[in-house]
Amino acid sequence: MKISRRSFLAAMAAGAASTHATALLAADLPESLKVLGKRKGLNVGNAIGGRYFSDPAYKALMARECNMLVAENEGKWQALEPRQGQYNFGPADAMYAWAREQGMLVRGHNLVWQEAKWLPKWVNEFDFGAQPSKAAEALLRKHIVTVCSHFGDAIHSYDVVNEAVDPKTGGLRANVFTERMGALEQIDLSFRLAKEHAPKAQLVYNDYMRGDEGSAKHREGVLKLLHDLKSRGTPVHALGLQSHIGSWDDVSNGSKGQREWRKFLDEVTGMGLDLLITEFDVNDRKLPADVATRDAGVAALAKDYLDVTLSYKQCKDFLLWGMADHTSWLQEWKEAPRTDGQKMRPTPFDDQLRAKPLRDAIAAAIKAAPVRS
Ligand code: 9MR
Repeated sequence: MKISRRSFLAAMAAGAASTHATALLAADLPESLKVLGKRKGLNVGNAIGGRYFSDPAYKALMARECNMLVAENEGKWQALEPRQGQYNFGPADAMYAWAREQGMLVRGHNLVWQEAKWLPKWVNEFDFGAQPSKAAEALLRKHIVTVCSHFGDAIHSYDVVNEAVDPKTGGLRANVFTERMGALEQIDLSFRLAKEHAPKAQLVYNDYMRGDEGSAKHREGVLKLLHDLKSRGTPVHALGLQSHIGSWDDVSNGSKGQREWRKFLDEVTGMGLDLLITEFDVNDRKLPADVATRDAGVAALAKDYLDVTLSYKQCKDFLLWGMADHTSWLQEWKEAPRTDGQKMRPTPFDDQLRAKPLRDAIAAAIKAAPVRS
């Protein structure tokens, strides 16, 4: 077969690029995060978005580093049933099938996202008729039963309810279900339905409270919710700590923040609940533009946070919310941008998939963590 000069050069370039990438990975990363995690009884995962599911290099990096997958958006109600009765399971199915091929566990995110704006439009506009509480319960039931039945045992762990607590007040958020059924009743029913229709899955309440002063009401509200659920006998197994850490609010209350965080985790684990880090990234918006300084700052924030959080043996899963900077939702999150217009650097790999100091910090924190049983 005759090869044209052009395709020969293209093949050489591709080969060089992949050799280069492999060399960087092999040289910089003697052991993958999942291997380090395995030694400690800790799963390591990543949220992959549809856009990056077609990127072989990114997927190869994820397969190398992770033994757990969560779909960034494809498992949400808005994605699974964008119009009433019109299901779109394909994208999530494809991701979960790939995870299975790679020997990864799968987290389902999420069955019900409490904030109204993240429910499907048709749900918010639904006509609940003359018996609204019954109709609301029936709609919720149909959704959870359909989704759990569809995915079956493919899902190892579900975020059953996501972000139910209003961080400003600590009270429970309102939506079309809570208004008709009562908030605690709706959350409780969601867990019971998940238990019935995904009996083997770990059932998680997932939220984004942090240790800082600005999160005090959020932490209180989450604790109250968990206590209320436990006292009702709701089948909730774990709290998902989203862990979007970094320069959101006040980063200067370091040791006080850590104390508050420990107090919070002590109380949660005291209820017999497990912990998961479900959506880890580090917002660098208040760190200097200089890349080396910024990357070092991000790594330091991560190490402080992970040293505390992974010291809890009840925390058996660590998931990133994007592994490489260009894939991060923070690049497009207009509510809290960097004011200098620089791209964020919130994840362990840069947009060329090269390991950053944050990756070292994560590896060091896993190495320092105690072995889970
Ligand atoms: O990263 C997700 C982004 O692509 C979506 O537009 C957004 C709305 O569906 O959700 C983002 O993921 C969120 C997660 O589902 C729940 N916790 C907060 C995450 C970041 O906003």
